[in-house]
Amino acid sequence: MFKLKLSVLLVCLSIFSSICFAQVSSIQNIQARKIQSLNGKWNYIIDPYENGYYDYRHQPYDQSKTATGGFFDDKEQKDKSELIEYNFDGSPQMNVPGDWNSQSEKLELYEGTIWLRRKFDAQPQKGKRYFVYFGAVNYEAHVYLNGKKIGTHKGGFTPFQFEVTGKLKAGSNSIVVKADNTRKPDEIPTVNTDWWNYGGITRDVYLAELPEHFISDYKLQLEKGSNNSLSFSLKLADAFAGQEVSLTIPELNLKKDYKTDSEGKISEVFIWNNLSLWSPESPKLYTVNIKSANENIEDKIGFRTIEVKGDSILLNGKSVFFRGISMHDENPLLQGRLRSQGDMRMMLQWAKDLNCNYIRLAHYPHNEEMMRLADEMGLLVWAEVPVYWTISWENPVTYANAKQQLTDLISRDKNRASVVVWSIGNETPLSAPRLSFMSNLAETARSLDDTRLVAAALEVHRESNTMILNDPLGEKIDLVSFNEYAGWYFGSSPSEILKYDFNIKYNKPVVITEFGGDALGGFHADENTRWSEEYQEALYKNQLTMLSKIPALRGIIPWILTDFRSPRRQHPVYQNFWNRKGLMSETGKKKKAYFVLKNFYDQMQEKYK
Ligand code: GCB
Repeated sequence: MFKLKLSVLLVCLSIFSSICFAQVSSIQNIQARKIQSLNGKWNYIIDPYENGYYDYRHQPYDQSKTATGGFFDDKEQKDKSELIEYNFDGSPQMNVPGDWNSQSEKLELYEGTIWLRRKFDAQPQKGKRYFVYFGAVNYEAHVYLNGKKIGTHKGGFTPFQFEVTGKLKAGSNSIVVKADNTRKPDEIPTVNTDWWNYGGITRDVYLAELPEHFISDYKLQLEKGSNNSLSFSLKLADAFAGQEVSLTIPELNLKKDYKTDSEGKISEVFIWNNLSLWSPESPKLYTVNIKSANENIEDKIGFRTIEVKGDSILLNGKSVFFRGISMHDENPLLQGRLRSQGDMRMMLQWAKDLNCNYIRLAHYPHNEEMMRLADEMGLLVWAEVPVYWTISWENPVTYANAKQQLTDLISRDKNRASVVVWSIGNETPLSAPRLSFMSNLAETARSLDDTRLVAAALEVHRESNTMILNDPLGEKIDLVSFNEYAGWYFGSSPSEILKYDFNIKYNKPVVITEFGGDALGGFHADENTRWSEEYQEALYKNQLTMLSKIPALRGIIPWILTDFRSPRRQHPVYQNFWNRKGLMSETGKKKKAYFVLKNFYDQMQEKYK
């Protein structure tokens, strides 16, 4: 591991323009800070040749002292003879947050660079610090303020920020983002996925004004395995000692006063009895205030425990069955990424209507707001990083990237009671380098947060009619969690599913992280006809019968709540770039299999009361 770290450092140092994965994690609870929204209409320029980034010798403009022409300059012609071959003001606009693919027909399949620009007014105050914060940009972002580069970031689903103190102008400012969603083999995810590679500034953008020694991060959660031992930690942005900070939970009459240590930190574990614990049935959240001389941050935090004992999953000490469903960060009605809180509520309400108590937010970090809504609406969450299928297991830079994305996810969502599982990846193929990569990720997750479960969606292999789970990664994670597609990718009819049984090596709770099959909403035929609702319905019925053969079954998360867009899905009649495994169609219409699952979940709810 040490060797790996050292080589990452060397790789970062040796490549001038590369992006080193040692960024500071994003500001905790940005919504509760003094923020100015930079959402709205941004002008954009499509730049397939990266003409606004490289000069004609293919040298980046932003690394040249003399060459001009970079689009980030956001120049306007001042003199009639001046040659400028771009113009943001005359270019079209798109909504931010929002992927570009769903906002213009021309961009539906576009992969590459787009420049986005927004102007905004600011009045920077002395003694304050300023940050530009992005909820997510897919995939690589180069960000410029008033023509100067303020930073770069890789990773399409996690937040990041750049400090702009001293760089903001009083009055009008121009922020330019070069967003590039080109798929590359060594990235996370890699070139091959079964989802749409939506590009752009897909989540909120803010300008945050913060005091000098601001609170950059905090955590308040129950200690592992305890229902009354609260662990509170906090960090200032710098090593400022003696800062007074108070923690209050008015409803509990809880008030604690602290002073930061020489590292600008606070950390305490204390007993507090009579907490009402959070659960899907009773999603209790407390208003928490964290105050310093210059800040008052309000959060809503729930407290609960989650652990594995033998083959049971215990939520607040009581055995639970995960009545799950998977979803992508996609609104099928928009045919694009979720943009608003309304979109998110709709998706989560659909999961609630199905009587789920659990959601798998596949296959990458979803919006922070999703986790907050899951907290509020009472849904347990499986949160994941896009370590998906074939990754460059032996490339230390790729590993550093995966680790950073996992770190950022955990850092962002560690105060959310809903989140109970950190998933380190999906369907990764067995090999020694992969085992070491994944084991290190599992270790990272545990070292950052020992209060939640660590898992991955594994694969089974088959010997005649037995599905065998013996992936050595199973040793390192808390659940026997795996995908299986009996009746769809193997077997040629739903009835064949019934012949399978299982050979599972580990004595841990079993959670089926995927099963399913495609059905085109509204297409009806007999149950042996592929793509029909009847086929999918029979597949679900027989899957549920087959899965009941697993004594340690503690949850299922069928694939998937709604149809979703995927370039891999090309059948001209049934798919047309839609993966049709949704229990609901792209218009939100429930397919027949929906009712099979709903019925099963109603029964499981009774059983686990
Ligand atoms: C899987 C993947 C998921 C796909 C699904 C499918 O195993 O994990 O991302 O979309 O199968 O539909 O094939």
